[in-house]
Amino acid sequence: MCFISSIGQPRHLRQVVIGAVFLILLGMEGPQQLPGRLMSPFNAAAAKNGQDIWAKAIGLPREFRNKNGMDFVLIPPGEFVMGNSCSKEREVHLFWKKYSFPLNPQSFNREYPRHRVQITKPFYMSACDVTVDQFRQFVKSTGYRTDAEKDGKGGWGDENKKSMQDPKYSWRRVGFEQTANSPVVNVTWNDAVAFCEWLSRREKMKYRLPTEAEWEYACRAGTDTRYWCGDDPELLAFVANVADAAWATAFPDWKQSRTAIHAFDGYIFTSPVAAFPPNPFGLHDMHGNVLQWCADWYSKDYYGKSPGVDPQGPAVGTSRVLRGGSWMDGASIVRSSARQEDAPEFRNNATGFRVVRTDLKPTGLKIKSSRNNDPDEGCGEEERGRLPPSNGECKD
Ligand SMILES: [Ca+2]
Repeated sequence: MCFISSIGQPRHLRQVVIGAVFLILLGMEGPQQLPGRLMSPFNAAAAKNGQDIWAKAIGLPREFRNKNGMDFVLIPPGEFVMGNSCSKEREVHLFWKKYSFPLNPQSFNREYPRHRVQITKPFYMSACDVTVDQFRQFVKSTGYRTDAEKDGKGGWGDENKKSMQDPKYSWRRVGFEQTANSPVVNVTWNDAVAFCEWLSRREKMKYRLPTEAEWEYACRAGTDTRYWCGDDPELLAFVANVADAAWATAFPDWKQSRTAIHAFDGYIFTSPVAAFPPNPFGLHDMHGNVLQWCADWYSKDYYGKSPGVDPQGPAVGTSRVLRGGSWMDGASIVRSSARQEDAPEFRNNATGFRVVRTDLKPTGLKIKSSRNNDPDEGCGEEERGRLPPSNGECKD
């Protein structure tokens, strides 16, 4: 009686309403947060788990196939150490000891200083390089003519063990047999960007080339070794198409300029995409097969000044970044940290690309903060900054 009487008064009614609202809010989920970033190094199980957790959190599949028949895997946000984890001297020693190949220590300068990089947004990366068939759909749909077909110089081809540039070569003809499922080659950075723009229009999604940082983070997939499969170059034969023993026999003259591995990987020229096992993120051919264009301008000393969060490369430049090495590159060129570059008009029959999709917008959600993954706490400037080579970690 007394209770009924009390709540009949305006002051008590207000308290009851406030209390009810509070209880309702308690029953609801609090402000939603996304999972933390993956902190390298992490193992294959953690890579897969991170993909699953992030896919669930943002309500998108871990893998999907687009209308162009391209398979994609989700790459969760993370933090890793970009650049070479070995010293120049150690790299030179390894390739001399195993292959009697005299590398110039200065050729590694571009991979230092190694530095921490945060990739703050999830993205999809194509599991494979863009194939001949997928590129053909682009050409068929738009009538696009590649740089090699437009400028009168042509692409590069291999015939009778000789490599040459000729107008008869383009993505359609490369001097060796290409199947529909082979990676497209003889495409320039300009051609790759045109493909991304077409794909974005067609799918009504945002596709582009990966940044150099996204590429290395995705390639390493939590590893800090020379290759995602470990430190030993000979292990590449199990996971990649590189300059191998068969290649060295086919190109005895070229052998003098490249660190071909002793093992056989089964291919002299390109291999069909996904002929080799994927890395822990599900990405095939991150080492070898074809060089992959990245979005960034190239600068050899960029690592000394690049931002630690989502670096986009220099603002200007004359050449674009190429990563991963190719079927004609030896073990030193296909390393996770190795950086190549060439003009946006460059093309040859060992150069292709893969793409990323970046329109994943978990609106209203906030990335979970913690000591280790909040950019504003925990990781001091010294720790986030430029790091010396970790001589004790890499093996030869
Ligand atoms: Ca090979």
